[in-house]
Amino acid sequence: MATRTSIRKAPRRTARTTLVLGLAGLLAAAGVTALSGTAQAASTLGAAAAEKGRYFGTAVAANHLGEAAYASTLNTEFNSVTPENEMKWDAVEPSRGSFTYGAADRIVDHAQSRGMKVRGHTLVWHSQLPSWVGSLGTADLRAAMNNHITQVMTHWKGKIHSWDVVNEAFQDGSSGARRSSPFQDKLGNGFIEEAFRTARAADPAAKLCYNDYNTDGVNAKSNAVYNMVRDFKARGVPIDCVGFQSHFNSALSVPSDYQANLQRFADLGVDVQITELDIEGSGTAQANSYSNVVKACLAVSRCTGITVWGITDKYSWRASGTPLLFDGNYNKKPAYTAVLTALGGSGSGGGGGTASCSVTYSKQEEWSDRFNGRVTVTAGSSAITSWTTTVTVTPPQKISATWNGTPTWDSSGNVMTMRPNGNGSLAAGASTSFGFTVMKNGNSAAPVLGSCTAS
Ligand code: G2I
Repeated sequence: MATRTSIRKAPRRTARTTLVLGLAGLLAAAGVTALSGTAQAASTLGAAAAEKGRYFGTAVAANHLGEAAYASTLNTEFNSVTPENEMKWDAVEPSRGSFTYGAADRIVDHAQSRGMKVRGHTLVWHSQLPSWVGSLGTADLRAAMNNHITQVMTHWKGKIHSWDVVNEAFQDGSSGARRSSPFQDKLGNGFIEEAFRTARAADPAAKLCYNDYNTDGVNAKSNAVYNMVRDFKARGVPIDCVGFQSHFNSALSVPSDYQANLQRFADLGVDVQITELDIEGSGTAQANSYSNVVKACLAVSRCTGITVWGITDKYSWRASGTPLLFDGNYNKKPAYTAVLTALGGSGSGGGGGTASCSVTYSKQEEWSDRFNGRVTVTAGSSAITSWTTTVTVTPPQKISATWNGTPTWDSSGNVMTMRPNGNGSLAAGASTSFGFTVMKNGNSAAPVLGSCTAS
């Protein structure tokens, strides 16, 4: 059973706080959940979205993770990531049967160690497709497509909340037709269905999305996607979500029926996600457009999250259009404040929330002489850069090993104070965990957690 205890600030060790902590320990030992917190408007995009039951993500490029301002903006503001290019076919299977996951792994590891979710982008797409795929005959192409989906999804099985299984398979314009691609041209319309069935078998826990652009309002292209999703749902073809890329500019502004379009897809029984949001422009006009997109998502209960297509304007795929929420120096733009406000956040734009965290315990593997425990540390409604908690065992129990944390011990050896080991920075609402082995020495009692303090 998981137990939880938390407080907001580092206590001064007065008699009163000792009493309160003692009570928290008792509650924890009894399996009672003690939730922290006075309500306070969230001060980051991820925390504000989390309070609305959504994620707020960004596209990430592995080669920028080493830039301090890039990483700290990512870690502070976002709680989901999408690799911008690193999971595409040309990146992960440049030649047939030879898979290269390194760059995408760096993003997945960065996200996972900070409790962020990961969107998978993308398995079957006509673009960034190595030329060897296009030169295969029909039977070989079918085998290669299914093998690609299976291998890639298996590699990250359990780590991806949603996969763009098929990307951009429809033509622009009024035809409602499928776009020409090696898959379409050789395998026919059925390739999409086949890709989704293969994907479901590879990672049954991942949400399977169809993702496209210029489908953000009701139009011929979105009608064609709508009809496909309706047909899939009617025939039991596995599909869980539809991604709306939402790349906007002055010629292609947020459609007035944006919310209605999201809603009609949701009404088919799929989640909807805004997957690649960026809006060219500046100032109030850009801010208002962003705000309208966020409000539309919040108004659709099955709109489960928003991803912007990059952090800073300087690395945008269309940098000259300055379409993102942070400028080239990572300053928050008016669009940032508009998004945070629309999400119900504080809009202060300057952080200022109180660092807090909470901890839960769960028992893992058990043997006759020992058991493993795991403590999950979750940041409160503000991002944190460090956390501390204690784990107390009952003598003659002893903790014989720890991982993912830096322990120190009191003189009795029964109270372990755990601090981060590279996993101190958490976005608001994000989690990390550490583990330890307890030697029973004849006593199987569960350890008792102290409060979590954060800075
Ligand atoms: O084009 C915007 C997006 C439309 N929907 C699907 C997305 O996957 C797509 O993302 C963009 C990336 O943002 C770009 O970064 O996809 C482009 C390729 O279609 C990406 O551009 C490529 C360049 O074309 C390559 O020359 C470059 O090597 O990025 C590569 C990595 O920087």
